[in-house]
This record gives sequence, structure tokens and C-alpha cells, in this order.
Amino acid sequence: MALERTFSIIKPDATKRNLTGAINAKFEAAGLRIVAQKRIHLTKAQAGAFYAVHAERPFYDELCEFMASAPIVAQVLEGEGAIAKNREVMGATNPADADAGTIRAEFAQSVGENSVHGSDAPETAAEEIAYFFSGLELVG
Ligand code: RTP
Ligand code: MG
Repeated sequence: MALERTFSIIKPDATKRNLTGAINAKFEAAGLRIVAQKRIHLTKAQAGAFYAVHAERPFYDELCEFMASAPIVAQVLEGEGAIAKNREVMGATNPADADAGTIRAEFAQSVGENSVHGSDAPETAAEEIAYFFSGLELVG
């Protein structure tokens, strides 16, 4: 499998509970290298633009409020098959369905406040990385 990059967010529920280090330890243990990382506090409009694909979903407004409610940590993770590997380490969207040992099983509070985001395909990974980082900030 090829070396790949994916985009990750440690969400407000996790930064508020000081879980950044514990979550990063899980990424690194899975062979994902953190090649870029920054802590930022999104506005609701910035969160809305990031999640524009969900604009018609009933949870969209609540999701944007949540993502702007406290700082996030935006990251780029690199590794063999990084997109699929990251989603495996995150676990299912709803923590009630997440496998034991995954980030969401251990840390998520609800289907909405579920601690992490990870890109779902190569095209979205490229778009999401470019939304948050310049090429100079990616240090492999
Ligand atoms: P993500 O995009 O954050 O990595 O999560 P995902 O692919 O597992 O889930 P997705 O379907 O893309 O949904 C994006 C985020 O919206 C929130 N959500 N809330 N209240 C609800 O029913 C509901 N469903 C989704 C979650 O924060 C989810 O991660
Ligand atoms: Mg998604």
C-alpha cells in the first residue's frame, strides 16, 4: 500500500477534556505520523464551510455550533493507507457502535460530540488538508 496523507481534527469535546495527547498516542501507535498540527478556534461560518457537504442534514446547525464551541486541533496524518487506517483507529461515528480500543469507543461522548474527524476518501483528504494548511506547513 502507498504512503498516503489524511486530514484529522481533534474536536472540541476532546480538546476541552485535555485528550489531545491521548488521541495522538493512538495515532502514533497505529503507525500514523503527525506531519502537521495546529490548534485553532473556528468561527461558526468556518465550521459551516468545512462541513458544507452536510448542509442539508438535520444535525448541520448543531454540528457547526459544536465545532465552533472551543478550540480544535487540525492535523495531517501520514502513513501506509492512512485514510482507512485513521478511520479504523477512530471507530464508528456513533460511539455506541465503535469497536473496543478505538478513539470513539474510549473518548466520544455522543454521536455528535465524537472526539475526532477523519477524511473519508483521497479527494476529500486533499481538499480538507488544503482548507487548513499550506504546503510549507506539511513536514513529512
Ligand atoms: P467525520 O466526518 O467527523 O469524520 O465523521 P464521520 O465521517 O464518521 O461522520 P459523518 O457522517 O461525516 O458526520 C459528520 C459529523 O457530524 C456529526 N453527526 N451528528 N446527530 C447526529 O445524528 C449526527 N450524525 C453525524 C458527527 O460529529 C459526525 O462526526
Ligand atoms: Mg465524514
